[in-house]
Amino acid sequence: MINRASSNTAGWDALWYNAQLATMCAEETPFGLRNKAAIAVADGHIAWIGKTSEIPQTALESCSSKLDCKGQLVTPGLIDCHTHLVYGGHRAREFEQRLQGASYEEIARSGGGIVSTVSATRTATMDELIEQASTRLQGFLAEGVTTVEIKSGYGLNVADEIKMLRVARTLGAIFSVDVVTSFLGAHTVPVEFTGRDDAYIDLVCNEILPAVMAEDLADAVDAFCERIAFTPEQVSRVFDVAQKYQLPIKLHAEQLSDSKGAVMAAKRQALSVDHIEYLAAEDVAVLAEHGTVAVLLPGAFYCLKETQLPPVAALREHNVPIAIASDSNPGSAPVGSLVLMLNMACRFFSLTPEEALAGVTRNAARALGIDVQVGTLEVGKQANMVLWDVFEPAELSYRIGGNPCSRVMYKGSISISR
Ligand code: DI6
Ligand code: FE
Repeated sequence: MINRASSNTAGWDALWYNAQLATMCAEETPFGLRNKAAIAVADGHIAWIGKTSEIPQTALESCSSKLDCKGQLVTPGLIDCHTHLVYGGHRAREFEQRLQGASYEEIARSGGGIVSTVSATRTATMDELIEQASTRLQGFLAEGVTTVEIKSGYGLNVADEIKMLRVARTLGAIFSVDVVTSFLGAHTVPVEFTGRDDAYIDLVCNEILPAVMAEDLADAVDAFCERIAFTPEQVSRVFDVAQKYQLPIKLHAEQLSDSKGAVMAAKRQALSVDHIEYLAAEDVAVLAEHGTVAVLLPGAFYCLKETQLPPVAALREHNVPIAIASDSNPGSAPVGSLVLMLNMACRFFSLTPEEALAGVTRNAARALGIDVQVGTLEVGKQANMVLWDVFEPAELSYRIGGNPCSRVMYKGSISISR
């Protein structure tokens, strides 16, 4: 549907015209594509969408900021719905170990992996974390990301989980991007709790999460359900507390083995289950039944040289919305580009370019529970959009490297112009 606001065209703040508009609305045309389209913005929101030839003359004359898109592609602002952008240090040494044959799981079991980032993150000051994460974040923003989810999970005690989440909130205040936070206290067992997993889960439930909530630092609660992390039962205890606070839940599930975490989470109305390479095809119906989004993370799949593919055919068959994210983290996915993930999702997971783009727009918004505000180009939604130096939407998935983003609008203002 082309949306036309009634007759109020007087107060437009900006107008982009002659655009190839990929609205990403789930409708009949692929990508929700509109040729020679125009999109107008007022008060930070999309005010009008129509044909360039139908722009009312009075509006054209009174609007001070007009951009001729010259037939180039305009999409919704991209949404990275799964990142671990805030952390101290790096793990290049582990990359070398994996090149020599060690597995991610072996490295984790021998005291490396997530816990090594935990010590680097605990040592870092808030300012250091802000500085390091800002560099990474700016790379994503330059590629058209206007919403990013950021998880905690490298603090694993009250003070350091709070520090990470304050850093995430600060990034949202500094940069032109909406930051959505997830509390990932149940990421792994910190060294001081070695052999006492349940005692650590007690700490998460009774102290860390309540302290995080006292400062309103979490928009959702996530956990890592895996044989090197927590069982579905342990995660359930954390979700009980999350749900007492009426926080939405999501889960790292079935990344390395089939622990049945995704089914547990979906039955509790999880917004999303993420990774899911080892999700059994027969369990996909449960995701569909509860409206849970499947978040695929091709960067982690690539970095860990995984071979087990997520059950994409079953996800399609059951109409489970598929999102794509960077998983940007220092261990399994030192990824700095969401656009590259489009290519990897198509190449590794056989998604179509349209599915991939929906995965970083409409379905990513659903995975964060913010699809009323963002994720598509529709009248009334936040005016987050990207002008690309390409002429058709499949080009975004097809190219490898290079940055085709030429202009970004965030809440009605230009945030990037290249
Ligand atoms: N799965 C992931 O992709 C990240 N956490 C998780 O549970 C990786 C975290 C890391 O290796 O630092
Ligand atoms: Fe992750």
